[in-house]
Amino acid sequence: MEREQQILEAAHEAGFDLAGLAPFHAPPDLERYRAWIEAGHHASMGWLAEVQPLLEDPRRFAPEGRTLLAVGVGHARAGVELEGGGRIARYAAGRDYHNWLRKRLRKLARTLVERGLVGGARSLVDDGPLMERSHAEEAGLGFASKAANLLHPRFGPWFFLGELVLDVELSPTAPPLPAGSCGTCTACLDACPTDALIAPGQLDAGRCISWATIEAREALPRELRAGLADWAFGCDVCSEVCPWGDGVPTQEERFPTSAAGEGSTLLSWLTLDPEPGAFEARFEGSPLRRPGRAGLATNAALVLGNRPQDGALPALRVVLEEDVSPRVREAAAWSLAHGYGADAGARTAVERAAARDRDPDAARGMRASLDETARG
Ligand code: B12
Ligand code: SF4
Ligand code: SF4
Repeated sequence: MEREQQILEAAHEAGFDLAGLAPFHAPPDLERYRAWIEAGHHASMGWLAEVQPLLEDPRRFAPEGRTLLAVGVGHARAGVELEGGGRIARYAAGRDYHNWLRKRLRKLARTLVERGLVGGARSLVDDGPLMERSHAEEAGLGFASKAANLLHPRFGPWFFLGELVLDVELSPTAPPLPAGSCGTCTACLDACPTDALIAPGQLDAGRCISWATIEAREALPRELRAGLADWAFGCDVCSEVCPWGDGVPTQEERFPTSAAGEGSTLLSWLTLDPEPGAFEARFEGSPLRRPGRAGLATNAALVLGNRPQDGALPALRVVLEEDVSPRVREAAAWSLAHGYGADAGARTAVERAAARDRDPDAARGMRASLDETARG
C-alpha cells in the first residue's frame, strides 16, 4: 500500500471520520483572509491579524513541514436548551473538543513515526496560525459554504477540524466528487439573527453572536444585544438551517455532556463565584470556560433581559450593585431596563446604580439603557 494510503488509514484508526493530505503551503483562500483582516472583520480578535505573516507562509512556524494531514471529526447532537431558558451552541455542551482532538492527533503522530511513515509530526487544533477551513478544503474534507463553514455531504456543518504537519513530501488527496455546493440556497444568510453574514462566505465577526458571547471581552455593542435573543454561548443558527445538516446522526457519545454543561443555567452563570480559581475549577475541560466568569455572567444577564425569567429580578439587582466587573454590572442594568422595566423598583435601581457606579463607562452604559427604554 502507498505511504499516503497508510497515513490516511492510520488517521481513521485513530478515530477521525475524515482525513486528507494537502501541500504545506499558503492557504488557497489567503486573499480572502487578507481582505477580511483589512476590513476589520476580525473585531476584537487582534491575534488573527498578528498571526497573518505565519499564516501566509506556514513554514515560518513549522520549517520542517512539507505536507498537511487535515482531519475532521463529526459532533452532531440535538439542540441544547438550558434548564429554565437560554441556549448554548451544541458543541459547548460536550467536553472540550480541543482536548479530544489534541490527544488523538498526538497519538496518531507517534504511530506515524513508529511505523516509519514520517520522521516527525506536529499537531494543531483551532488556535494554530492556520486557515484551517481553506487547507481542509484543499485536502478534500469538504466545500466552503455561504455560511463560511466547511460543509461535508455526510456531516453537514457539524464537524471539527484539526491537523498534523508532516515532515515528508506526499501526494495530495484528490478532492472527493461530487464536492457539493450551496447552489441557490441562501437559508443561512436569511436566518442569521444579527446579519453577520454580510455576503456569501463573508462574516463580520463583530456582528456574530458567536464572537459576542465567546470572544468579546468588553461591553457588547448595544445594537447586538437584543439580537442575541436566547443565545448565551455561541450560536448555531447558520448551521441549524443548513439543509446539508439534515438527518446527520448524533455523535453525542463521543462528546458526552460535561458536568459544566449539565449544571448550567442562566441564573447560575449570573451569580458565578468571582473568587480566583473557582470559575476555572468549575469549567475545567469545558468549552464554556473560554469567555471567563465575567463573559458568562454578561451573557446570562443579557439573555435574561431578552427572555425574562421568574426569580431573575432580585439576582439582577444584586449583580447590578455588587458584581466586581463593571461590564457585568452594566449588562445587568441593560437587562433590568429592557426586560423588567415594568417593575418600578427595577428602573429605580438602575437609576441609582447609574448615579453611583464608580466606573464611568459602566455608568454611561446604564444611563444609555435608561434612555433607550424611556423612549420605547
Ligand atoms: C476566528 C474563528 C471564529 C470567529 C470568526 C469566524 C469566521 N467565519 O472567520 C468566530 C468567533 C465568530 C467563530 C465562530 C464560529 N466558529 Co470558529 N473559528 C475561528 C478560527 C480560529 C479562525 C477562522 C478564520 O481564520 N477566519 C478568517 C476567514 C477569512 O477565514 P475562513 O472563515 O476560514 O475562510 C473561509 C470562508 O471565509 C470562505 N469564504 C470566504 N469568502 C468566500 C466567498 C464565497 C463565495 C464562499 C462560498 C466562501 C467564502 O472560504 C474560506 C475557506 O473555507 C477557526 C480555526 C482556524 N484556525 O481556522 C475556527 C473555526 C472556523 N470555527 C469553527 C466553528 C465550529 C465555529 C462556530 C460554528 C461555533 C459556534 N457554534 O458558535 C461559529 C460559526 C460562525 C461562522 N458562520 O463562521 C470551526 C469550523 C468547522 C467547519 N466545519 O467549518 C473551526 C474550523 C474550528 C475547528 N478547529 O473546528 N469562529
Ligand atoms: S453563528 Fe449565528 S450570528 Fe454568527 S453568522 Fe452564524 S447565524 Fe449569524
Ligand atoms: S444554509 Fe444554504 S447557503 Fe447556507 S451554507 Fe447551508 S447550503 Fe449553503
